[in-house]
Amino acid sequence: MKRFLASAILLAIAGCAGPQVREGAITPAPGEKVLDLRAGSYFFDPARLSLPAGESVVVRVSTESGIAPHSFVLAGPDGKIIARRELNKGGETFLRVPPLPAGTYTFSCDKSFLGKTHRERGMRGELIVTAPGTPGK
Ligand SMILES: [Cu+2]
Repeated sequence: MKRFLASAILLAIAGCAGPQVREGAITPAPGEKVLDLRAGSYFFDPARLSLPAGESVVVRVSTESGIAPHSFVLAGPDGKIIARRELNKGGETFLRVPPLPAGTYTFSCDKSFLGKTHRERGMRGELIVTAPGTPGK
């Protein structure tokens, strides 16, 4: 039983580590593009970000202090989750986004409050990844 539990825990840990996004302290490399985003109850500002395809970028989320915990979840055009981070209240959270193919991605907060998700309350936005040679925005 103990052995079963240990392997179940190991599996759970392995399952959490996404192959594309490195967890832990992230600092933008020199010259690396940084996208700034503000988060709070219940918004992301700006609600639309754009980024050239195939470029790694660091998203810096400044979160307002408050009671409600928030998260940043990035999903692909197919709805598959690419990255997820808990946001630091009253502070900054850095998240590295791997180079992405062109498309419309969505970001949102997956927390909920009184039976409604923060996403439904307005904590969502779009990340437009533009193909090379396509004018952004
Ligand atoms: Cu939230």
